[in-house]
Amino acid sequence: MTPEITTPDQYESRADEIHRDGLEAFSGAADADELEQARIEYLGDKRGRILVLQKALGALPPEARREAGRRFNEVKSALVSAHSERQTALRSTAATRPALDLTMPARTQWAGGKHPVTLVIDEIVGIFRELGFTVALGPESESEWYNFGALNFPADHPAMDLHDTFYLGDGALLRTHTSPVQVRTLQRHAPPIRILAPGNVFRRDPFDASHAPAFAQLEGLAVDEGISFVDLKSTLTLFARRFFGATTRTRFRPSFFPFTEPSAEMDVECQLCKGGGCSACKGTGWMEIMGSGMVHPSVLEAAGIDSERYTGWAFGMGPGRIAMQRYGLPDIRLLYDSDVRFLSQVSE
Ligand code: 2NL
Repeated sequence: MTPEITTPDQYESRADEIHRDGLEAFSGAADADELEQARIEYLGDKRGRILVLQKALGALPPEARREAGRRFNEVKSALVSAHSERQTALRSTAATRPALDLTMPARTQWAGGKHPVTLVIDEIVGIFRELGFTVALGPESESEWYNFGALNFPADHPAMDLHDTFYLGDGALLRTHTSPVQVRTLQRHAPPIRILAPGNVFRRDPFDASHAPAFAQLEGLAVDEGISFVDLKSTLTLFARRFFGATTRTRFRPSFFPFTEPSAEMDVECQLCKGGGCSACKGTGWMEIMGSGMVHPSVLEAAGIDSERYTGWAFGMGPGRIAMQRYGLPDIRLLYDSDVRFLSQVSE
């Protein structure tokens, strides 16, 4: 039980005590519940500790009541304002800081991944790097001469039609293949040359399941003294075995490009049916993976290389088509989808 208050000294020390403890209880309240407990304890209508001081006033000698009453009012208003101050402070923190549950499992974050076309380009570059090839890059906006003229296209070739190529005006166009990069390299460097030219190219094609107006291409070029079709065939066959598997069968079929002579398409046995014939290879058992050929002497001469002394071979392929075969994609437009859930299915 709390001791009786009958003297002014006793009144003063109890007032000091309630004042001090009350301020501490309000300012130390960690949340709304604790603050309400403190309010009931100190300012409650029925058993608030402040009531002890109020009731004790009557027991004091009359001449001490005036000073004690003043002290009572002082303590009470100090506690009331300490309570409302703390209430305001707690409300503003509760509003700005959401409830934090440290037992919640952490959200998994997707760390990112390479695009399937980039994966294919990286792998091809890695295989050719071991054979002494380096990567060459060049502009996507080109002149007609670098894109067509230097590559032995006749002036009336259909690829130069407005319907097939994006013309930018002032003689500039969007390159339709990465061959201009190789022409620029032949102009600037003396043989031996062994380069790969990966990059985006542009053609006025409809955007459908098997065509896109902008797509990746990867070309390769080797120029030196004494290079023959044997180098082309052996290098590309070695590449196919490295990329598709050591037992993969390959074949070359005659073809035509303005910039190579002779020219050949290279097929690998269908990756899905292993040569038996299925819907992916249209029953043939083969899949076309690239075009190739011996660099046309006119192309070497246009780039300032002596075609009597030097010969070369070249190839071109579409990494997007290879990615579709490898990952079984039915529609090229998937490669242009920004939905990262698609990418996470094929990334390493
Ligand atoms: C294809 C065919 C090919 C080349 C690209 C080339 C480049 C120079 C000289 C000679 Cl500078 N040739 N490139 C050669 C043969 C085929 O691409 O079907 N590409 C998707």
